[in-house]
Amino acid sequence: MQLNSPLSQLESFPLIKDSSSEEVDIDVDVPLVKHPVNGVTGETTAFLGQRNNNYLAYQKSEELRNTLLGHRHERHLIVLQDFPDPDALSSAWTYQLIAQQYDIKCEIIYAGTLSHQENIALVKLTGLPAQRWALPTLKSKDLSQYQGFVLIDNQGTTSQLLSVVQQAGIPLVAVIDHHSLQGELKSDFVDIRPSVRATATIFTQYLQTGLLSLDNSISQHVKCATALMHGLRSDTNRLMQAQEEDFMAAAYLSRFCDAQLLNAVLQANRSKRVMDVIERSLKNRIVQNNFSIAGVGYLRYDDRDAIPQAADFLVTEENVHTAVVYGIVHDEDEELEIVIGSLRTTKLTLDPDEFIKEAFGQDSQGRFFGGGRTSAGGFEIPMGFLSGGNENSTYAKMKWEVYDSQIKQKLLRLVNPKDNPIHQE
Ligand SMILES: [Mn+2]
Repeated sequence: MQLNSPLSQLESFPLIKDSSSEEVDIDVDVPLVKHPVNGVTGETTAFLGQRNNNYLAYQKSEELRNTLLGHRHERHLIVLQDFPDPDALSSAWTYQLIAQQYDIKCEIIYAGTLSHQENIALVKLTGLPAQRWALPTLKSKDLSQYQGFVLIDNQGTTSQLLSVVQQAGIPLVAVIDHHSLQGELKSDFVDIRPSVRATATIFTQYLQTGLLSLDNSISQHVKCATALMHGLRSDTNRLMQAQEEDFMAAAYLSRFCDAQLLNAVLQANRSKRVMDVIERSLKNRIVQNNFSIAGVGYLRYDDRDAIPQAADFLVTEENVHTAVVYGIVHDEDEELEIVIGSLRTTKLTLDPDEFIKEAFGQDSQGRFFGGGRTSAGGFEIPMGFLSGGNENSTYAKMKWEVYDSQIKQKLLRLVNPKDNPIHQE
């Protein structure tokens, strides 16, 4: 098959060994210097055409390669969001395999849990090497052996591990993400591209530009490509929201992807408890101005992913363009409670990132409670001192009611068009 998009030109690029090499062999009419890419945000992508996207992808791969060269023989931590999704997991695995070539040992860690049935299936079936580092077990870890950490598919706002690694004095080596910029981060390498629909697309481009050549005879490569395909599909609503770059990435992955394995991952069934949460969201939902809002009360930590699944379901209702589902997730082991919410929208003019930041504002340290990407977003509000004490069911009920009304108030302030500060058109 002949691939005509300019992206296919990248496929044949060898890994350039000499970092001083200027031979960026792309279309000559691309202005190499006139559009210097903002090293902090990579923001210029939004203003550049397809050809320049290729240039950006190529330039970022080069930068990453140089960063890895500068960190040879080190040990790094790849920090994922507390509840990692397939996009995060597969991208982290790819990073680990790329970094391995530079004798950098990476461990993929997350503080929460794998709660979506498909994520559990993905990790089990592919042997994806992610580890849970729950907060209480951290005391037993020797963090001094790590010389750097990496954020993938997040910018630290959705990970409890960020403050832990920062307090241990571990420097941030790389941030690779497609969520909108969530604050300044000091890092050797930054590739944040909100215009790309999946971090897996960014990683596939790294592969295409030669950071790692996939080999069909290496089972780990096939599994990793399959995981990336799953990540890409799940962040683009089964490619329905995919754009040219994502399709090109999927086309490339299709050469290595194991269709049977992917099918097995996708056929994981929902647990009864997840079904119960979806049922609660249906029963509790209020619909106003095409927004469907549902509080689902308390959930176990392991069922946390029922929240986005419920939001996915509620947004399918006729006359609903946006669904927000939230609940209090509690971890019995730690007496830890956190309000977790998910937003899904099919309304093109609604920016989930803007909506969530506007609805919930910032904490005392100026950090937002969440953010988003195209068509989806999430938030996490720690309950701190109010955590626990739920043996007393009257107290637990009262606490839920307070949080439920507070969140509803904040959401309805934006949903009500009369004083809607976001969309006044
Ligand atoms: Mn993602």
